[in-house]
Amino acid sequence: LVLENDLYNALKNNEFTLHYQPKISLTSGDVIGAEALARWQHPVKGLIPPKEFIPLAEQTGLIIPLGKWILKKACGYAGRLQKIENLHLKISVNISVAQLREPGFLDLISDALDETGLQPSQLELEITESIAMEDDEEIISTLKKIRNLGVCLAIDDFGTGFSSLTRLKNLPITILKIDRTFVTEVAVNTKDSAIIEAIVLVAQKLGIDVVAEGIETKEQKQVLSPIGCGIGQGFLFSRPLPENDFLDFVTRRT
Ligand code: G
Ligand code: G
Ligand code: NA
Ligand code: MN
Repeated sequence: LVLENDLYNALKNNEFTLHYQPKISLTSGDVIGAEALARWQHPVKGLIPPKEFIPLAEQTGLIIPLGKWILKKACGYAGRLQKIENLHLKISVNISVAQLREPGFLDLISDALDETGLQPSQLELEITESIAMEDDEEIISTLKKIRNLGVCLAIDDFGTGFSSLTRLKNLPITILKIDRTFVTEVAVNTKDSAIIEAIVLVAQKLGIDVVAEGIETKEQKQVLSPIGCGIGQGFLFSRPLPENDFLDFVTRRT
């Protein structure tokens, strides 16, 4: 059981870390970016996954300082890959709704970009479909301001929530991440491939890129690519990796 106090101390003691899962161009096979995923390296319990501490961080408000640390850390890593390794990648960071409501959030993004030398288009914020579909003027306005900075906006786990196509029309979304429940059976279930194909067609017309998450097999990849799904992420390519392993992965593939 994770307690609020543990979480507070973990932040103070620098026990959080980020793993990076590669995003792959399904047409060229190149690594085009990575999703930063938070982990808690607990001194006694070992590596704790985000599902066990992000919800508590959200309930307690600790997601604000933790989210700030995550954004800066992820941008810092991408900035170093660029400066030291000459790798121009896009870094994706998951964002909670409380962060979008925080008045300092736009300044935080600007600072993170300035400090690391990343172009705004090299940063992508992943928000859940439920946030994106919330009918909240403040959130919508913040998303528009983020997009006006040049930062990319992705809807995560797309297709599982109550998607409104109107919202898709009115929000400045640049990427749809198709939820892995559609990807799992895409090679054997024609309903899933039909749904993905339809999402891709709508997205293309709106100028939105599509990422398939949770690709685990060659067969899945071979169905997704001709449908027009341009980018893939999943265990077929790589699990989320610590910094050094991620760099090894990219270096081996290029
Ligand atoms: O890495 P893993 O598959 O265990 O991630 C599980 C969930 O935790 C994912 O839904 C992911 O969006 C969420 N998550 C991971 N890292 C972060 C983070 O830095 N911030 C937020 N808000 N959610 C995260
Ligand atoms: O909610 P979100 O999409 O951010 O969740 C990302 C999570 O999905 C990560 O915790 C990661 O470990 C997990 N994940 C990434 N690729 C795969 C995959 O190919 N299969 C499965 N089952 N999980 C994956
Ligand atoms: Na995500
Ligand atoms: Mn997702």
